[in-house]
Amino acid sequence: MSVREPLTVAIIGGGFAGIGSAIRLKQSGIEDFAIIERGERVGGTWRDNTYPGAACDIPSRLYSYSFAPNPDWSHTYSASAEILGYIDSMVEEFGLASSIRFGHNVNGVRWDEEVGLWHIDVDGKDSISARAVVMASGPLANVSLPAIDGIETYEGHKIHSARWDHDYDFRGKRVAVVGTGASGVQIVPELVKQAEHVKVFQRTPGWALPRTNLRTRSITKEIYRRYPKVQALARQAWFWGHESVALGAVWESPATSVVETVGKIHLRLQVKDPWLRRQLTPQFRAGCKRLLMTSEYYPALQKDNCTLVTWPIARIAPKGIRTVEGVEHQFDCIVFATGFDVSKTGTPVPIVGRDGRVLAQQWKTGARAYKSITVSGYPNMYFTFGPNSGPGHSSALVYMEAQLDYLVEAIKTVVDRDLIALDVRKDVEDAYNVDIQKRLAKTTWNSGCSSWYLTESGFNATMFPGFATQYTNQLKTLKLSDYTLTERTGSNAVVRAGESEVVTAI
Ligand code: N01
Repeated sequence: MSVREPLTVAIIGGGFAGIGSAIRLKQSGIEDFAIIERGERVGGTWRDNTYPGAACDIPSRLYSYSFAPNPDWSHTYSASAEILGYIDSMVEEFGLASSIRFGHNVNGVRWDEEVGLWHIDVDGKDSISARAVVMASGPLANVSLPAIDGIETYEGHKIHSARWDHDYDFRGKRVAVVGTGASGVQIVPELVKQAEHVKVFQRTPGWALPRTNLRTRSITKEIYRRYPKVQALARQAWFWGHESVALGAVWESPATSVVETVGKIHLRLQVKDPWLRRQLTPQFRAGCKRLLMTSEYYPALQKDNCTLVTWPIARIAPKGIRTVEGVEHQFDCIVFATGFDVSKTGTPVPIVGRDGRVLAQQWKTGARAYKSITVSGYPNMYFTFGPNSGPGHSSALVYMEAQLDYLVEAIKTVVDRDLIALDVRKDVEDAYNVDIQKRLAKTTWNSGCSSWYLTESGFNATMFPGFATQYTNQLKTLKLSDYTLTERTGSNAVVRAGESEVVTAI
């Protein structure tokens, strides 16, 4: 179905958040939306992360939408291809295909107060107008190659974990893997099966916990299919199990020592060599960086064709990597599992709001929003996975579902009341962020390690300091007193702030 402009909603990004937003909008009766996607297929990070071993380290029963349950997950933790298949299946089941505009690379978003519309500028195409915008471009969309001296001089093959080269044949090759985060620990066990030799360059060892990945039996799938409530219960069980992990992973507490003990036992059981164990022992509190869920990584490191290198990298040379003690390691291929360019101090595309304000300027010292979703001065704009919405212990999709319900409620309010603008109050947003930062000070993320959660100056713009229950509860109701409402009344606009009412001409 092609819809006429202005759209009611433009959704930027066709990953989990964009597809979920579209489903919830449709279910609430809003059908004139478009998903604007720069790629040629949906899936976002699960379309891009196809490296060998790519999988979710959160159980699929919880890493999926409760409004689109899937009884057919093959394993406790599904691989990326299966997750991508799940996203594709939602597009089909909810009839979204005709609402997606592929090959549309958004390069800027501007608010037009005169008409109460957002204009979305797209490379080489006409701009798109919409009353509301959902920024669903995701935090892990742009890859980050490290700023290592000489990287451009390397003559061998370079691959980033999120832009895998499936045509490259690793057999008989000397391969380097730089980075030992969530991606690196999934890649190494697969590469050692193929390559002649793998050297893993570790800058900081992380806390790894065991992960048991069981195949889902067909009888279990059948039960879930026939009795959806049983599947919902299974999801709840995973939810509460993960909530209990928050006690140790989110806050520095005695429970953090329990998580660390589990990590140390896991390391001791899997690595017999005391020197290697020492090299792999983290020097920061568990949870500070993302916990690594893997039972395969330590065994892979100990294969005859694998070496852990802990000397810091000095530079990349034409033939390989030089470490600071003066050794040059030569490679046919370097795999960079070095993470993503996360917009913590800027925006993925330029966003210009009321009175010409530029969001990237406001976020220069760290992104801030109200309940992670709305920002004052940018009316009718909603962020999914926005500032301080990250979970350290649970499924991002649990958080995302709550965001979707909140933003759909807000958009419905705009439509039902024929508002020009629904804009969060600056004082409300500021008070919220003072509280969030106060609470973050007590968390493991702010306990002294460096991670992609923090800006260079140590500001935490990414994580939510609490249980998933607290995050989702705060989004259950849209308090209109937190917002100013600009109503359309002939040639005038009525702006309401809480109980007070002001009339301004536009
Ligand atoms: O990236 P990362 P990732 N020289 O930023 C190292 C999600 N995810 O792609 O720790 C040498 O975590 C860096 O070292 P250090 C998940 O949210 C989810 O692994 O900074 N090394 C680190 O080891 C995750 O948090 C799943 O000292 C350099 C690594 O590169 C997020 O994606 C699976 C370096 C980067 O780790 C990102 O994970 C995979 C340099 N110059 C990913 N620069 C699920 O299962 C960086 N490093 C859901």
